[in-house]
Amino acid sequence: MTIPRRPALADVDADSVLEEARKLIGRKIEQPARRAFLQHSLTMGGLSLLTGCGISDNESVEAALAAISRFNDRVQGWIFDPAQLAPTYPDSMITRPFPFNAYYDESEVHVVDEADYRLEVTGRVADKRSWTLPELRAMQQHDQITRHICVEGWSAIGKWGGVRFADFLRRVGADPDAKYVGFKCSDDYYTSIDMPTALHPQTLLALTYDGQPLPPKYGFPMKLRMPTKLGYKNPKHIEAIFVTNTYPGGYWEDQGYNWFGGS
Ligand SMILES: Nc1nc2c(c(=O)[nH]1)N[C@H]1C(S)=C(S)[C@@H](COP(=O)(O)O)O[C@H]1N2
Ligand SMILES: [Mo]
Repeated sequence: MTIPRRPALADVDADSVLEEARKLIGRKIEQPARRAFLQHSLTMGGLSLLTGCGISDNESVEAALAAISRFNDRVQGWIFDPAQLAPTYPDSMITRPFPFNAYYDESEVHVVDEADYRLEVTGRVADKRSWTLPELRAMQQHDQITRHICVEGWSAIGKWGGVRFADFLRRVGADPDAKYVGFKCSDDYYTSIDMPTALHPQTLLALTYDGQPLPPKYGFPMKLRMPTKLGYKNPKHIEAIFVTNTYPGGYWEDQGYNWFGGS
């Protein structure tokens, strides 16, 4: 399996970017708007420049924001460099205690029973089956100390260990040309990521935190740890993984958070 090649920033030709934007906005993009695209991030100002009209009512603001967000996802996908590594840190820089966060309080953390646990793998994979924790622990393990960044305004350095997600995807025969990998969690959280990030060498199916089995608050039995993406893209308590070409969205993404959510 090879990592799908994404064009480097310099290779993205303005015409194909403009063509994508035209599809999203539903009308021809005039020449002066090129500059907005070449800045690689489309804002409300950029959008009114493109459409040539002010955005007045709520409905068009909503539509415009949705278009911007989907457009930004595509641009972020284009400029994502599968070979670019996120910084790693020494043990001495680990944040202790590491913060807990979820869409509920720490007292409501879901406790998953190890004996009953199965990870379900479905969708565009050759080997659709369930995995036990010992089977995952038998695969080659990697440790990584990276920074977790939450959009709520905090960041912390932590140490996660587990299976390289690219190794796992290769093992289950995932279609590397599929667009998305989706995750369902036992606390009803859900999210999805792009295939190039799924195959990034630092994306880990994390089974441990700081050398110990992942505690419930950090996502037992397993979380996906991606130092190239923001906190909300890192699902804890994963119970199902599916490979798909149908956009799966996510818990926060469906409430307006940017889907790509990374660099
Ligand atoms: N299953 C699940 N995963 C989740 C969340 C959640 O509420 N449920 N919250 C996300 C958010 S917003 C953050 S910042 C991180 C927090 O992870 P931590 O508790 O290990 O710091 O988990 C992410 N993954
Ligand atoms: Mo977060």
